[in-house]
Amino acid sequence: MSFKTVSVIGLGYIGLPTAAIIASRGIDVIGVDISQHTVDTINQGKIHIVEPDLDIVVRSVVQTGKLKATVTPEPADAFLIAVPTPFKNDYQPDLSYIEAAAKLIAPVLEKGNLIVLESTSPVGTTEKVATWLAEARPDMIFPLKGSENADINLAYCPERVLPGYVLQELVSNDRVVGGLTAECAEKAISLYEIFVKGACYVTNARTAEMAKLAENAFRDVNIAFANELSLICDTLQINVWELIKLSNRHPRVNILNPGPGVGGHCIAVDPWFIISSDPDNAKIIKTAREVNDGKPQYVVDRVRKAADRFKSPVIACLGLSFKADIDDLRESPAIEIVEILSESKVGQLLIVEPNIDVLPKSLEGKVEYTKLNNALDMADIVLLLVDHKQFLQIPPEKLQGRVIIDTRGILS
Ligand code: SAJ
Repeated sequence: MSFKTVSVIGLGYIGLPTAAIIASRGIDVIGVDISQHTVDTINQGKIHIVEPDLDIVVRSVVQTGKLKATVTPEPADAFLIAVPTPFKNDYQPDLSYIEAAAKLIAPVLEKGNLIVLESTSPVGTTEKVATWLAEARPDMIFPLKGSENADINLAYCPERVLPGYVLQELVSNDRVVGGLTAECAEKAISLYEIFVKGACYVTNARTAEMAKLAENAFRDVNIAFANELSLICDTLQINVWELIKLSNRHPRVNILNPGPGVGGHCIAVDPWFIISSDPDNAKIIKTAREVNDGKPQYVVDRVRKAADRFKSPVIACLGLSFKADIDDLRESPAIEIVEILSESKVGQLLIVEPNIDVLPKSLEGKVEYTKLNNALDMADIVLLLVDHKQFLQIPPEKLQGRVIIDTRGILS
């Protein structure tokens, strides 16, 4: 199958880089987003998210006319859906964005089109997309129940890129492509072959959906193991970082790093899609979620205990983002910890976050935003929350006489 025009639905952290990369391969890309602000920003050759080098690629493909953004879908040879899939209050997946995207493109679909869902989704979602589309377009045949000879090809191909390395990983990572039929998968592969240098593996849509969830749940479970070890080591008065370094000298052991909790919009969310699909069997996966979600409160309790030793404690909180050297604050355990500390009025909180210019709204007026040196000079307690590169270089003398609570194991 050849592609003259590709439409990407959802121009966020995944959709925009994907649209830009495909456009950079000489294909006309129509980016569709419900936000007029996002569309206007992109059409000016600018970006609304932070990701290294993305601004350069977007500027170039907008200038050459290969990428244009719009709020109204247009006909295309292929449609790639990259919209969010959050969970609701009860941890059940919220598929409303995917359903809305399917209904948005339904009117412009033409015979022979390919649709690929990239959003992280519970097993069975691609089949649901086919059902929604079939309802919206009764004049067309969709690959429901594996029926061959459909008018539209539908596949699932999860994104697997690491924030901060998106442009490299979009090209170099292997992809898992699951079709509702073998023909659907084959057509989807021909789309990915345009820009992916990694291998593309063919499977069915349900397996591809589960592969993505399994990858992130695997990481979550492994981080939970490290976090649980950190609690046990505190009880037994063992340095967990030294312990992990030594255990990892075993040829078949690779323990991950404990931290203040697991953040971001993927690993802290996706395992719930497995749990909601099979709650009776997803026992380790659920426990891992609970262990990781419990870590922020554990850190708070440690800070409160340390603060009890001071009359009016000053606490330097180093880092707010969900992991090192990015500006992304979504689901950040560091924010959760600072919020709880500020609500419980533990002491004066000085916040250092080199990757942002303004404090998030939830902390405005409650904490003081300052520079690293100032925070270290004033602090009784230094609470290290994120292993940003700026904090790796803190000289030991700057920490002398302070109580150190290092959730990432980087301070000497
Ligand atoms: N973390 C630890 N200890 C570790 C590793 C991570 O506490 O040893 C914490 C981080 O600080 C962070 C959270 O876990 O708060 C998640 O960070 P991450 O770097 O593990 O992952 P993400 O969320 O940035 O990206 C993940 C990746 N998935 C896997 O590595 C299996 C990425 O490839 C996916 O594309 C992405 O989720 C996604 O979009 O699903």
